[in-house]
Amino acid sequence: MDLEAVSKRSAFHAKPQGLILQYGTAGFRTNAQHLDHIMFRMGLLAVLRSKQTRSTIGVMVTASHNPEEDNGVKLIDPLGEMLAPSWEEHATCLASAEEQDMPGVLTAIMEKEAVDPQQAAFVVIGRDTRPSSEKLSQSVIDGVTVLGGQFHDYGLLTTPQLHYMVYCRNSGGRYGKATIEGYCQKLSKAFVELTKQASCSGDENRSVKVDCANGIGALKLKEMKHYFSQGLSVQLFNDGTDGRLNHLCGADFVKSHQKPPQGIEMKSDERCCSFDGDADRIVYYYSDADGHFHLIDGDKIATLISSFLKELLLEIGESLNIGVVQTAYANGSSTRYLEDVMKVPVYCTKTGVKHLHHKAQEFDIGVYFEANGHGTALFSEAVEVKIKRLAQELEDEKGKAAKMLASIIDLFNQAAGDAISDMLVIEAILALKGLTVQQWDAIYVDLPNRQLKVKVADRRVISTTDAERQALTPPGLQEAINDLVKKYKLARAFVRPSGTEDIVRVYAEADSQESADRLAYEVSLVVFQLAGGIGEKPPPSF
Ligand code: 16G
Ligand code: MG
Repeated sequence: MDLEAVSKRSAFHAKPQGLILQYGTAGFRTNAQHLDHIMFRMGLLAVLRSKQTRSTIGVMVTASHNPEEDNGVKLIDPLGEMLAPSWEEHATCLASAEEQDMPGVLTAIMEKEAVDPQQAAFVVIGRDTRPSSEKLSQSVIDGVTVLGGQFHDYGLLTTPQLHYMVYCRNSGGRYGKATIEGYCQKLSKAFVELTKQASCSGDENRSVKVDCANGIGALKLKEMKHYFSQGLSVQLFNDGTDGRLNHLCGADFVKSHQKPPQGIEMKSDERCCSFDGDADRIVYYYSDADGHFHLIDGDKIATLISSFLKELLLEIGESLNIGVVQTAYANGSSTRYLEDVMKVPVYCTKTGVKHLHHKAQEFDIGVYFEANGHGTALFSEAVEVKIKRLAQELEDEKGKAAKMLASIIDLFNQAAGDAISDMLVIEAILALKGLTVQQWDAIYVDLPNRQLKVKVADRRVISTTDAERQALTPPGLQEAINDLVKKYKLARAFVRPSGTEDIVRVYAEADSQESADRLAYEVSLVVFQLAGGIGEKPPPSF
């Protein structure tokens, strides 16, 4: 490995002096103008990780639900998982190094991780539809090649598709073909198999409207639509032909504003869903006969999926353990329903897919969703083998249930959540159970809630514990929140520093919208006072 060549090449991707960025919850993310050096360096790091693991590593260029002018990058580990935490630290170190220190930092990482410089390296690259993404992915490639790594550039892909490609390439074909065709075939075959079991009355025309956030999801759904055209008609909106990425549309907009995106034609009681900018999140919604908007978020998605999986397991007669993983943002009603009615164990982790994913791996079947629509169901390899064997051996109702479960395993083919997979599983379950979107929504009633942001000088003054539900510092903050919460019925509130924006997030829920709004406002005031608020005091949100 020629470190001198690296230094020379790095000069073409110079780091703006003094710019320090951190590998956050989902990689690096900021205005696209500041990212060229990061991309080059993540190309370098991907080569080292590939050498160390002797596997293909993925590099995805995207800033997900962030505005169009932002961009970002994250690395994907061999099994299609998020980058290991110790390598996140290396990523931050490498990204922050001044030009002259780069070779030293690279050498230090190689020593610490016992990277064999002679080992071959292979990196696969994907990008979303942002105007800046193509050039930035070229910088990644520049980093890969200068360290002698081989690469394949998939071009435009959803984030979950790149996860799929990485896993396919590292599992010797067992998992599927590492091509877009392979992806489409695997998912559509499983979807068609699964919905075959639905007692189709013939008169029901299953259709769903999808808001694609003007992003990559639109392109990829278009490529895929004809594979399952018989079972489901998918109508695309905000497909990127006009309109800006994530602007007034997409899963994040719908969830945080609790209203429909612009650019979709909603008729009453029609099933609609929104993807985010890189198609790894999904939320559903509909508008009722009175024109009221109803959001069906990640919590209700997790409930639908986990109850269906539990039913199938009961039918087969297998006592596999199933658990649901949520974050503090999960609506209190969902947790209560899962625990008290469905009798499924529920766990809470810190925000960010990697935390939920990690916890979900402890179960035979782990269903994890963030309220914002990020999630999937994980099946351990042993469970997958067992179910697929049962699907061949068992007959009658048991056999049918085992076959359905096997198809669901193939549909959730990601090591991380995939809006397209999630949508197909949800559509299949609704068809199989003959549920309308209203019936699904009525499983439980969400507690009214409100989220707010507070600007502070340094958000790191807030530290949390108990899966972010309690603030440890600054002193007095948690006590103040406790006192406020006591004033309301069925109330809960917490604060945490954002992992993606320079702000503190406030969450409150209570028995009425007015109370939730008031509580969120009062909590944001104490954050402002005790955690060094800057600028205007938070205004009342009601
Ligand atoms: C990232 C996370 C998402 C999380 C969000 C929280 C991944 C792939 N994405 O987008 O899961 O909900 O950050 O953002 O882990 P926040 O820290 O700004 O609230
Ligand atoms: Mg995303």
